Amino acid sequence: MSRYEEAKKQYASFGVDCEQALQKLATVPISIHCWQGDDVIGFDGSDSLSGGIQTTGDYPGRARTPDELMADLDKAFSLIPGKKKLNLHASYAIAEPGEHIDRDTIEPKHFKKWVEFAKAHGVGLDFNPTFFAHPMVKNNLTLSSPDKSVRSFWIEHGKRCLAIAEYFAEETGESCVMNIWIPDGMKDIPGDRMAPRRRFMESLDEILSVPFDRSKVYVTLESKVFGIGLEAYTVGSAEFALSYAAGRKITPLMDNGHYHPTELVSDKISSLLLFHEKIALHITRPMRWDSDHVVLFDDETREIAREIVRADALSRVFLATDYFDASINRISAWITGVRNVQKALLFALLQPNETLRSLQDQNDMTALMVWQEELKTAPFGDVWMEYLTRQGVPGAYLEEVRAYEKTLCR
Ligand code: RNT
Ligand code: ZN
Repeated sequence: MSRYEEAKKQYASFGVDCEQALQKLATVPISIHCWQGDDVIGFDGSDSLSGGIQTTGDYPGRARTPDELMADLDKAFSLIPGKKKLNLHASYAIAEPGEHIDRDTIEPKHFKKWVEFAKAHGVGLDFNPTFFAHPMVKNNLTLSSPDKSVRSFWIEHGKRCLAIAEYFAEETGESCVMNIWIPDGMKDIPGDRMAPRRRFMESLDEILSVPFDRSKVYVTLESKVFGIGLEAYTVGSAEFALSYAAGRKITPLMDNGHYHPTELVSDKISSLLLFHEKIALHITRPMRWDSDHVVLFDDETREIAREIVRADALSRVFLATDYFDASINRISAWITGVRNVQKALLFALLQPNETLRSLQDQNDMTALMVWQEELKTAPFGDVWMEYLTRQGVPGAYLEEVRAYEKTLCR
């Protein structure tokens, strides 16, 4: 009997159907962030990152051009199983030679090459306006700035991004998630917390006042608790983002690096699902701060996946990765992190959720603990390997990544 057949039998003894889990997993799209490949620099003129976020490390091989980034993504995609989307930032616009574009002049045509890439790989596209790493971020503020010309610049950017998101949806035939995150905040104690938040609210209202097809473009709003140099106050706080999303019927986005270190996004998912048709996640790994380490197959990643699966909400949660590590091979970082999200989902799909629920309802917390612990050492790895085989990707990817790395002249 193969290892998978043996594992299947063991899972069946818990009342779990491995075949069903494997089939389901293959349908769940993960939106892969393009920015792991170039340390969040993009191609629209910036040469460093700002906005309270930071990449650390000096591992060689950062993609410096669209061609390099596409080649790297192509390699990473070939080693990642399952359904994928590509998540782009506006700063990855591609200008014609000699053409000057800025955030307030970008158009769908500047993303034509990305659409071609997506079509060639059979993936959908998600999008993000880029409200950071730009001279029009004034005093760490964008959409919440007291300066009308600053706000107008970024409102124009937001509106243009909606058009690009719509273009992506039309071209790829898949809906496009457009996520808004602004870095706006203050290093030290503000004299007025309300006014910037009011301006942010009004700026968002203005962006969303342009007509767009809400069945094709899902606008999400990402909150944050603090950034580097923005420790005292963040305009787009959790309460702001959740209230705005509920009030304006858009989708809230939780990044699990954006909360106090003892807060867990896994615990927040069920509450949001009760009040929102869709929710969105940025899956990352905060280490002591919003450090955006590569996602591991760790307790919280598994718990996030379990919460989604047992709420039967895989079709209601937009899953995206968001981390950036410049200290290790960037392609390996992509593959490792995205595979770990998928592993966590498979782990969650291999839980006897009905049984666990009824043990809880009967207040048999003893059995609940024992079952959950036993399941941790069930032959999960054999089911995962079976998934990779069926998807036509190898289990071990390090050698292939190393061989690719050797071909690069960067
Ligand atoms: C920043 C947010 C945001 C960014 C990307 C690049 O703290 O997490 O999502 O990481 O937009
Ligand atoms: Zn994020």
